[in-house]
Amino acid sequence: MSPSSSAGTGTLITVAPTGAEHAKADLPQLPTTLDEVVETAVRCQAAGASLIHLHVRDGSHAPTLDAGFLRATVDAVRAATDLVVQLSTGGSVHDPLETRLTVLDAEPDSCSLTCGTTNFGDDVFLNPWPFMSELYVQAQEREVVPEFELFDLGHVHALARLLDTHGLPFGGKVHVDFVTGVPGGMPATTAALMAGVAMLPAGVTSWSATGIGRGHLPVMAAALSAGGHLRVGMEDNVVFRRGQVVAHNDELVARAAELATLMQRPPLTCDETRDLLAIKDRRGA
Ligand code: KMH
Ligand code: ZN
Repeated sequence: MSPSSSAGTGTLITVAPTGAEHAKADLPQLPTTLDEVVETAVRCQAAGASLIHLHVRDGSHAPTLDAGFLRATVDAVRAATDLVVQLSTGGSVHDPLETRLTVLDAEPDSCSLTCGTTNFGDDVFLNPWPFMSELYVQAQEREVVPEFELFDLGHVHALARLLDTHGLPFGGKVHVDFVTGVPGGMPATTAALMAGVAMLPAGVTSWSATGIGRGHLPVMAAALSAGGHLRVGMEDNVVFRRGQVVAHNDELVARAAELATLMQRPPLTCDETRDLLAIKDRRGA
């Protein structure tokens, strides 16, 4: 896929509002309760997001993969918005692989699927091949569209192996997201991002990128200029500009939408994103 093959079309803006790493005690504006997540989802859709990447927190604001919490969150966001609802299968670095596989029981529209193990700060984010394979096949069977998370160039190679081994995902579209700037993964630079894009296997139909921390703006600009889509949100970055902490996720979405519009690639609607990713419509089911 050439870096500019989707240039000229609109921009899929994903919001990743919470993540598993930040503590509510340090960042009270982080959406962690069900009400806060729904309020965030509604405001982020209004600001230009069309997909939400969700990590769920429990009553103590700690990351959880509890089936009841996941199901309640999927249902509530689906009822309140038209966003494509994506659940993280990465969870936190402390979640066991077996528990991460149970995320699909909550019937999200989409799930993340990280294409390899990576150092993650002082921790290790584990994604061995048998886990990736099993998650991929289960997603195919349950008609959940995976988003392939690529933290490193080796993950691009592993994605090709996954597609060669198991065929295309449900719906036939292959969407990947470059997660750049994690300490231990590929750096949040234009050069690294373009190296990854150049390596994408032929089956890839769309790609997005996010830069962790201070990499978020350069990576956003690089992705937009090269025909890619965007992911923003407090999971990845909590500083809006130097000296100003993000007050609400919709600020990050609105800025991404503004830049995308300036680049004549305005935000895709939720329905356009559903088409782009071939999402099964579970609304009203
Ligand atoms: N929380 C990270 C260890 C994903 O959502 O799939 C993993 C992560 C990736 O955020
Ligand atoms: Zn995540």
